[in-house]
Amino acid sequence: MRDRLGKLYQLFDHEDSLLILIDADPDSIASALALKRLLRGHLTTRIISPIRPITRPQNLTMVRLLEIPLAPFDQIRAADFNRFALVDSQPSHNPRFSEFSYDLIIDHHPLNAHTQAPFLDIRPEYGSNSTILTEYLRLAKIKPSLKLATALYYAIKTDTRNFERSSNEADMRAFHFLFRYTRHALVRRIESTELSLEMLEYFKQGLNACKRLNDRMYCFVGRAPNPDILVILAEFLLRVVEIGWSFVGGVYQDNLIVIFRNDGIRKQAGKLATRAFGKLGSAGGHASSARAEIPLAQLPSLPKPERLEVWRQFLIDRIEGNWRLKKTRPAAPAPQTE
Ligand SMILES: [Mn+2]
Repeated sequence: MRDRLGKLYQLFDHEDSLLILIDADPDSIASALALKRLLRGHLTTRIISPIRPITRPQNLTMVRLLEIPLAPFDQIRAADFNRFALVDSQPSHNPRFSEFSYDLIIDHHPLNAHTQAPFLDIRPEYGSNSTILTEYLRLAKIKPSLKLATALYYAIKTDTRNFERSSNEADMRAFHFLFRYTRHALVRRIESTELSLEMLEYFKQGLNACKRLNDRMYCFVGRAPNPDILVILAEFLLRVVEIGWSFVGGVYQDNLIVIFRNDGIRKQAGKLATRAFGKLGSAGGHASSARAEIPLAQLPSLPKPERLEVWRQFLIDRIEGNWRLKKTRPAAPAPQTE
């Protein structure tokens, strides 16, 4: 590890201008911020640029409250930089990324065969990329500022879903280390800002357009400003005690998107999604969460998405139809009654 830190510092000259590219989510934002801090005093220019605009309210709150300086991609000129870094992603993850050749890549996604850089640190066994960067900071004996620590702490929290998703000992250690430097009120504030006013409108519309069948709630919200609102609504509905499943559909760009959520108790959302929609588009997921995306071209018989009830009935038919299939077990041999 110590060798790696030395190698990282040797990579750059003081006059270099470094562009750090990210596909902004909490983990990539915090990783970029940590890399920037790590290279303070080693490099005069270090700019972080998200390759597309940030839209998630929580990510916007994170950037605003922690005053994270970001340069929008369309406002930077690649010619102003002679060094490039990528964190929490690999070039193959986005066509924009693959336009650059990188001096440094630090990531925790599985290594892609085409990923290469003079400095390459890929650790798929880590739950969060911010854990790797926290290790570098500790190695360099850098005490993180309140804002940097809060960003890293929040990133580990979200990428591991509060350690419910895969993580390892290192994530735990980094989390524990950052705890004392973190402003927890800021984390709470960031976490709580899930909705924008625009989303609230869809929330209202979505709740009005729901239909309950036993413990299953079906909603169709029409055209959605982004798929996040569907996820938020589906997760919100599960907070209702009588509800064990939620299915929320909406049209985003040229696709019907259906979000599946359940309480996680002996249920198979991924399999149900595949059975209900797999023939029409991509569908699948985990036991308690799944998603289907169907090109509208596959659904020529459906009217405009503004006809909420027709679309909701389509979801109900596809899902309930396959639901009953699931319940059908091979018939038990008839008892011999003579
Ligand atoms: Mn990540």
